[in-house]
Parts: sequence; C-alpha cells; structure tokens
Amino acid sequence: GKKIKVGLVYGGKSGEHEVSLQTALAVIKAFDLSKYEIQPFYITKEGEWRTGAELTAPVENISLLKFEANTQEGAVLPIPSLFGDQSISTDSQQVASKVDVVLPLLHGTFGEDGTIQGLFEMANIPYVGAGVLASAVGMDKVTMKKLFAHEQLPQVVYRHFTRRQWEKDRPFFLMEIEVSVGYPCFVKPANLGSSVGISKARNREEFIEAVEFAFRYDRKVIVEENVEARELEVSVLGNDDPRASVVGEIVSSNEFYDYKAKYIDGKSAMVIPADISHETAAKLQEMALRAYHAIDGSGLARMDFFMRKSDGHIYINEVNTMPGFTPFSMYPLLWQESGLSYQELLDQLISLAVERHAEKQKINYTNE
Ligand code: G1L
Repeated sequence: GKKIKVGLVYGGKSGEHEVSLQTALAVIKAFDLSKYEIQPFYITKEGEWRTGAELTAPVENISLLKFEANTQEGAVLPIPSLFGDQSISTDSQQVASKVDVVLPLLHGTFGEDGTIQGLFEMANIPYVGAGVLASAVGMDKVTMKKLFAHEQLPQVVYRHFTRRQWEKDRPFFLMEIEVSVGYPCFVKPANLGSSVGISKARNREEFIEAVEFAFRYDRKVIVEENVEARELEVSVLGNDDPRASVVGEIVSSNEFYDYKAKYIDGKSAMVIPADISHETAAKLQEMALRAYHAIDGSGLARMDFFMRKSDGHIYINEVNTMPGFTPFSMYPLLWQESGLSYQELLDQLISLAVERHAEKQKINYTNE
C-alpha cells in the first residue's frame, strides 16, 4: 500500500537541541522504511526552519540532519505573517501538507509548551503526542498541581508566587514557607522548560537566593517540601483508553550498587520493573491513568512519582508529555518491558495521532 509520510521536526531554539537531534537519529533508525517515508524538518538554534530531501535510508550521524541554509538540501522555509517567527510558512505548508502526520521532537518554550501543537492544529495536520492543552499544562507545574489536586491525587506540600507578589510582600511569603513547607525545600521556576533554575534551600538566606535565581527563568516560582523518597515512573500510552506500563525506578549513582540495575544512564540507573509490591504497582498505574485524565492527555506521557522511604506513602510529582525518547530512555524501556518494542511504540504513536485527528474532524466548529 501507500507509505505513510511522517514529517519529523527536530532541533529547535532550546538547550535540548542536541538531545533532539540524537533522538531524531534513533527514531529514523527505528522506523520501518517500507511502511513510512520521512520528511525531515530541522529547526536551527536561531529558529529557522529548514527542510531536506526525504529520507529513504537511516542516516549515519547527526551532522547529516543539520542542513545548511540555501543549499538544495537545506531549503529555508519562509515565515508567514499570520504565524509569526516560529512557524511553518505558506510555502512550507505546501511541503507540510504533503505529510500525513508530524512527529515533533522538541523541548522547551517552543515545542513542548503547546505552541508548536497549536501550529499543527491550525494547519490541520495530525501530530504525535499531547495536544495543545496537555502540552501547556505539562510545562506549568502550578497549573499541573491544581489539576492533580482536583483529582485528589496526593502531592507534596507546596506554595507558589509570582515575582510581583514576592516583591510586594516578601515577609508574608517567607513566613508562609517557613510555617507550611519548612527547610530544606526545593525552589523551582513554575515553567519546566528545562531543569535550569532549580535549587535546594536549607535556610532563609539560601531560600531568598534560590527564589531570585528561579525568577531568572520564570515569573512564577514554586516551592516544594523535601521528602526522602524513591523515584518511580510509569509510561502512559493512548487517547481515550490509555494504558499504563510497568513501573520503573530511578536510582542515583550513590545508591545503585545495591540494585540489580540493567540500565545505566550517566549518573543514574533505571530499575525496570521497580522492586515494589504488586499492590503498589497497581496503585501507581491507577494514579498514572487518573493523572493522564486530569491533564487531558493524548498520545503519550510519562508520570513521575515519589514513594516516601519512611512509610511508603505515594505522591505524584509531575507529568512529562515529552519524555526522553531514545531506545535507552525510561519511557520506551518501560514499554519494552511491558512487551512493546521501540518500533511498535512508534507505530502506535503514529496511529494514535491519525485517530485523534480523524475524531476531531467530526466536530463541528462553526456552529452552523
Ligand atoms: F512525539 C512524541 F512521541 F510525542 C514525543 C515527542 C518528543 C515523545 C518524546 C519527545 N521527546 C523529546 O523530543 C525530547 C525529550 C528528546 C526533547 Cl528534545
């Protein structure tokens, strides 16, 4: 039959530019090229969109995915006045409209916060992963926590404030934090574009410094209680009837010698499946699906939990709608252990994108 044409969008203006390229390489290698055609879209660090020739074979290295401007391989896509400077242009829309589905591999303020998803919505192209709302919620820790709370999902104690509120009433927030959260605590920008801007504060002096630091990355700051806990994660896959994977655990380097860790990634190791009771695993899976529902997830998300060491109490930490996605990342490894290969995972994600788009076409937006 006819091949499915996948537009692969990668690179981008964020600090994860190289991670995105590495992921694109792995994805290209895994796609069954007898079923799919891949049209690459490279976004430079400056935010310029460049496309190259369709990929008919896996590429050797990432430099081949970084097209030079204005060569035959690196046609620069012009920018339409309607969309502004991050977008697919009128001309490229002709390129893009030839793709059946888009797979965005982007992180940060332009890519996983719902902006690029909005662009695909407007262009009416099916895309892999979370929609506009879930992507945006996944980037904003404060909004995420409010939605989790609405589902009665247990969370660590936290407080949040804007730069304006902090400047206006610093003594109030200091008191509030010291009474409700206590030290040590974690201070983070609410916007989870990357892991920058996060610090641990052990006293008032460190706390003030941590707040100023976090405000360099966002106008909203969140302060979280420190809990001595194990870190457990669950992969979720699906649209209206999502499934939860087996549970995995992240173990830091100073602890992993007493684990039979199969997967080691830099300074941490992954234990899959996690060494927890059947009851705990079932509870985490149920909570993962409830959290997915809470954020209106679709496609995929990785759900991160804490399990308090003192008594086994479980808290939800956060949802990640664009988790690490090489074959050695937690999200795909959890599915691997649940019986779904990396290649099958890609197949399912593509189908889910197409299904969701078809479902949306049934909705009458015009009110006529
Ligand atoms: F498209 C998917 F499948 F939804 C998807 C997209 C992006 C899954 C995972 C990711 N992850 C990334 O793009 C990244 C973590 C490598 C950031 Cl660059």
